[in-house]
Amino acid sequence: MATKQPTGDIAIELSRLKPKLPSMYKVLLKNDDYTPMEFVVETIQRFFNKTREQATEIMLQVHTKGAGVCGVYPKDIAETKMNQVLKSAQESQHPLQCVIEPA
Ligand code: TYC
Repeated sequence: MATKQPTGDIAIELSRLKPKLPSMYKVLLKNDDYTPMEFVVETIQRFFNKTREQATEIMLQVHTKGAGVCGVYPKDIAETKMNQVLKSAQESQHPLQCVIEPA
């Protein structure tokens, strides 16, 4: 849709005043052959505030398709969640991988 944009000094003034929305990042889990399904479901519930049913659905998506989105957050929150998942997996000696990518 062609919406007329402000030009010149007005555009600069508006962009200075307008609060910017943070850029959003997806947090994804990757499939592997070793991490137990139960650990993945509990991880999704714990760090992404999902119900057991939602977490099971995401885990099965990862298991069958190779990867799945657990949530979409501002970059700093997405990084924190990724690091929490990786630390928890390492502590339990599971190879579970978690990555972020621009939404
Ligand atoms: N593929 C794993 C298994 O069969 C389960 C699994 C699901 C592992 C999701 C990682 O992100 C994952 N035990």
